[in-house]
Amino acid sequence: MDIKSQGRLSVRHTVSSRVDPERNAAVGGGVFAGVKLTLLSHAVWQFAFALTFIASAPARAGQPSPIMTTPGAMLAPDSFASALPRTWHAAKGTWVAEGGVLRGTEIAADKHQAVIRRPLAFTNAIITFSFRLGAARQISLSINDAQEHVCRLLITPRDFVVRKDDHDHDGPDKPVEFARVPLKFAPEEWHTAVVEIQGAEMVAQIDSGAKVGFGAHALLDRPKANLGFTVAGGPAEFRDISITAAQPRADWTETKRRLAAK
Ligand SMILES: [Ca+2]
Repeated sequence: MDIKSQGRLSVRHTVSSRVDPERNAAVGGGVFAGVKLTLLSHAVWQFAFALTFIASAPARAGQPSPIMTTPGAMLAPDSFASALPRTWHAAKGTWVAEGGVLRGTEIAADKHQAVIRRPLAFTNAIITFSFRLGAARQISLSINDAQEHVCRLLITPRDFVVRKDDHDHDGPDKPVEFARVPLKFAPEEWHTAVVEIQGAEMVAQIDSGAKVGFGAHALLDRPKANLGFTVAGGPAEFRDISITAAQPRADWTETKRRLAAK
């Protein structure tokens, strides 16, 4: 059964309490006291307004937290401190690791994006990584089963896309775009992505959960065999790559309802 759903949203932070200057100014008697109280109340109101502004300002690039699942055991404790770990295999392009940073560059003669993959048997997982687009036109986190592509997070300088992949090349299966979220990524800035896969569902957030894309398709609910990164152009960089098991969160149904209602 095809159980597609779609989502695209931005989570806003709001402050519900706000000081009412009229009500505060009404407290106290006499003109002089009233003027002082009015000035004080304006100061209080401006302070409250400032707090509201700070609280509602866009979240700066930071570590997003999983919202569909909770993390379990570490699945792939790889170090990129001094060299490519043996567990990661460069399939296309040039890949180097140093100082904890993995750097991928497309080779024009390949006529294919740079690709690096890591064999990993899992079904549900939380994959966190930071990235810097550099000169890349597009990068992706790509997740495969033993036969084919299953799903991916695509990131360009203008947006990110959460999608189920085409699983049979020339066959009738087609990719399904769950969400396309507009978000600008400057080439020199580091950003952090969290991708959660649980059953048929997939959620991706970039930078403090300010933007979320999610969806579901029956194809996702199967054993996976490997995951990896792609780079179109580049070099692009990756660091702080963490892959853990995932357990369902009890509040995901409510979170999803709230997100879908926005
Ligand atoms: Ca196809």
